[in-house]
Amino acid sequence: MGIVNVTPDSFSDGGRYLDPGAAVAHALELIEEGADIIDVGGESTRPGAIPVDEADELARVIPVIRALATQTTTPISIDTMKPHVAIAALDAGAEMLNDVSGGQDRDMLRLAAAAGVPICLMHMPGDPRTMQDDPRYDDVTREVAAALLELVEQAVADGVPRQGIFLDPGFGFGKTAAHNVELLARLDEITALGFPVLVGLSRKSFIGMTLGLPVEDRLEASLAAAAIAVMNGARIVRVHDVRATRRVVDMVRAVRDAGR
Ligand code: HH2
Repeated sequence: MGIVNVTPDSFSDGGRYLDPGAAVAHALELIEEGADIIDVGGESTRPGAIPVDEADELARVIPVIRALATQTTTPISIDTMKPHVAIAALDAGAEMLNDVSGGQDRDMLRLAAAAGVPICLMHMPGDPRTMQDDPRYDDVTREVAAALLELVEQAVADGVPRQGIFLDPGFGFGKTAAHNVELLARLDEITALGFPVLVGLSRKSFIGMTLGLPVEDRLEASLAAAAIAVMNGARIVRVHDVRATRRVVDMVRAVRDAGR
C-alpha cells in the first residue's frame, strides 16, 4: 500500500503533495513502482496533530481520488476518521476504508456495511492529540489483540461482514518505542487472530528512537521492519518507499512460502 498524504503537516512528507496534480502524479509513480493499493489521506494523525475540518479534508482528497480513479485500476483506499469524507471518497472512486480510529464513529462501520467495501480497523487508544501522553500496558500485544477483537465485534454488530475486515495494531498510535518494538516482534499473535493484518511502520518515530535517526534516514530500518512484519504474516504494508519495499516483501514472501 503506497501512501499519498495530501496534507501540509504529515510527519515525513507534509506539504509535498498538497497540490492535487502532484498528489496524482505521485500516486501513479507509486503504482509504477509496485503498489497494489494507494492510500489517500487528507489529515495528519501524527502525535499532537491538530484535527482538520471536514470541508478542508474533502477539498484535499476528493479531487485527487476522482482524478486518480480515471487513470488507474489500482484500488484506492481513503485514510479518514470522518464518515462524510469516506462517503464522498467512495463516490469519487475509492474502494476501501482505512479508519485509524477503528470505527470510533459507528457511522463509519455502517457505511462499510452498506457500501460493501472492506474496512481496516486500527488500534488507537484515544486520539492523536493525547495518545502519546503516557501510554501504559501490562502486555501490549495481548491488550492490542483483545482491543482489536472488540473492534471486530462492534463492526460485525453494525453489519460489516468478517471477510471485509482488515486489522492493524496501530504502530506509533498510543505506544512507546518499546511497545512498538515488542508488538512487531510478536506480530504473529495479531496475525493469528485470523484477519488479514495491515501494518504502518514506514519511517515512524519508534524507528528513529531505536536507532537515533532523523525521519529522512529511516529507509533501511523501515525495510527491516516491513520484512519482519511480512515474515510474521502481515498481508499489507503501508509505506512511503514503494520500490524498495516491494523488492523486500517479494523476497521475504518467497522465502516464507518455501519454508512451509
Ligand atoms: N499510520 C499513519 C496514517 N495512517 N493507517 C493505518 N492503517 N496504519 C498506520 O499505521 C497509519 C495509517 C501515519 O503515517 P503517515 O500517513 O505517514 O503520517 P501522517 O499521519 O503524519 O500523515
